[in-house]
Amino acid sequence: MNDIQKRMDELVEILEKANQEYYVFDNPSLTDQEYDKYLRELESLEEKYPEFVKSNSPTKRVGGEVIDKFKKIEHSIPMLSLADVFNEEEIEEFDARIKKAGFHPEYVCELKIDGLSVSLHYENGEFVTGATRGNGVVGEDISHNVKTIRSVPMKLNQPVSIEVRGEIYMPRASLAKLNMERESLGLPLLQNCRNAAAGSVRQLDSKIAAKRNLDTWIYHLPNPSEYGLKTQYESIEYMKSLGLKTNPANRLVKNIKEVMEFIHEYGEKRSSLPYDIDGVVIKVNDLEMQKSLGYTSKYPRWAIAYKFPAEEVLTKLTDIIFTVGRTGRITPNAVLEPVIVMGSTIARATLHNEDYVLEKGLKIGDTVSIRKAGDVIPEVVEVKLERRCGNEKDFVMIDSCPICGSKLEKKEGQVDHYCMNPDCPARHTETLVHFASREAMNIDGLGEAIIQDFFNLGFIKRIVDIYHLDDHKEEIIKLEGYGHKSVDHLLDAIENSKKNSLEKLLFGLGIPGIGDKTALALARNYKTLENLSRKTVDELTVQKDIGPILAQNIYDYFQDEKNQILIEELRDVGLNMEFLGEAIKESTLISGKRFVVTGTISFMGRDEIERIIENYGGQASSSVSKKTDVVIVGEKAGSKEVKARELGIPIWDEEKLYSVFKDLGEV
Ligand code: 0OX
Repeated sequence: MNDIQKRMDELVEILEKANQEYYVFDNPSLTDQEYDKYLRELESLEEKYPEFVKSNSPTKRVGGEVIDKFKKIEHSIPMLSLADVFNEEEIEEFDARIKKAGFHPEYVCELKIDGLSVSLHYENGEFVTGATRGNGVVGEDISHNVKTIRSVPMKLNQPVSIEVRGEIYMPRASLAKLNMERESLGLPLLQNCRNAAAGSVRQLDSKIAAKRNLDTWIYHLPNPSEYGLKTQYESIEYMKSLGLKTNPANRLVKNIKEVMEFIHEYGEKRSSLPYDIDGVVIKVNDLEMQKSLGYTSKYPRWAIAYKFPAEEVLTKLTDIIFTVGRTGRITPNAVLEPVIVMGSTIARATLHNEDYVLEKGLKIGDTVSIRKAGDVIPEVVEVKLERRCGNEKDFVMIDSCPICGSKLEKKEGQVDHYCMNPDCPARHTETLVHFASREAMNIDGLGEAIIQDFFNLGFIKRIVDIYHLDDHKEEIIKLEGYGHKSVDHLLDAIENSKKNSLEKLLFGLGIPGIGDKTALALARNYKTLENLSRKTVDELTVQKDIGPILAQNIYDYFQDEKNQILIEELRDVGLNMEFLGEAIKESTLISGKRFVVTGTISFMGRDEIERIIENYGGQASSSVSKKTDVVIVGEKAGSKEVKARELGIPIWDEEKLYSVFKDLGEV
């Protein structure tokens, strides 16, 4: 080995060691400047002598590797998930079952990290691959992204060949930072740390993951006996000694009483942890006992996941403000003293309508508990009456529009108030936001905040102005927070949106009552906007999903001269107004069938699943009936699953859905 190669190896060693001390053991040995100096030296040597570059060089941590598709990796031992329990009783039942089998186990309590599971392979101590769980049997090779995660050692402290498993997660602070950046670029915000982590490792270009500050906790060794280990706790200690990042919260306990103490302790600490957890994993410590207990078809019998109830946090309701939607609908919104709930800062929550506020009995100044419904949308749960001090102010529903001042109307028997002024400025911005939204014209970078700015600056007043935004390019670049790059990105997205198929435009126009599904059905049926615009109410009602009210709305929309002018203007700037046809996709398992998706599917959101089903000519509906062909059942499916079973309708679980989608190349 020549001197250069020796020096390069030495630098790799120094940097990897420093990395481990900093990111795994939280005990830095080098200053940032020293680290940078060594890194730059290595970078310049690697540039001059590419033949000596190591595939696991610390320079790879900044990303750069781009793959064209994810390779599949079969797990030699399936990556199992855990059975969930939700209360103390069920934990005791778990313990009782084990005792019944003749064991008196100690348990290991681990925090249940809300990220995504990963399997890491090392050969002779060198990192080789990182793979997602996938469907448990086959995962995807995400090595290029795993290399960017600083707490994943590229070289273990011993030259062992080993597979370890754990969780990749995004710390709460990283999500907050990322969302701030996304907001300033007008990009949709990431809903939680888990989705953000999953989205990051599913990137083909590792530069993106490198910027996301991902982290790991490693908790499982599939082959512990090969390393002479006898307990789960020893496995964790062993993995730690190899330089892997194990969670210091993990605790060996003697019995279920101590398990409950751990759960209570972390129930309290949960909101102040720097990362999201959604429960506690309880594992039998003794590996021989684990072996005897074995597995059900899906889960190990020696471990369970206790899931925390949705986190509720107390905060103050400082005000109730009103917003005006695209249709003129007025929504009261809770203004809250900002608090962190499940990793994101909540300062607002919808209160839906006057009746909702009155039913909850909210007064301004109240202390309220809030939680994130479905982990995403914040919701006010209840008022804490015992915290009232007497200075709270009654809620009063407004009677005129907060934006244009016109009198509000409430229709007989309905709960919502409406501003009836068609020229209300609030309607204009909401119209624009809707038009640019992902489900409509999908103009990436044109989010609510940017539209508000451009509206106030007079750049965009009406929909067609979006397509003349390039006239203001120089002015926009000069604005704070907008650079050349983000403006170019936005203008490209606007230009691309001109090519959208008719259904996107039709939904984007915001005809009352026309959602994305109806827009697609109309586009499919009438093929061109021109054709649709000429139909009478009677002709429109022929279509099965168009009732008389929708037909009237469509007809009225096209009769309105203002809308006719808008459509002409959009045609002039070059918008496509034709249905571009079904994606020519067919699947005997999906085409022509009716599906209901219920519960949470871990690898894909419901909207996306429904979109794929529709792309294959299937129909996605929301309620189960005799006509339903298949019910797709995810985690926490409720009454729909019960009904499907009662009616004997075929059920696809997550694994089945994954394998169907996989065969179609959709995952
Ligand atoms: C977690 C977590 C997940 C390995 C053996 C059965 C399931 N999310 O933090 N899974 C496991 O254990 C696997 N442990 C955990 N701590």
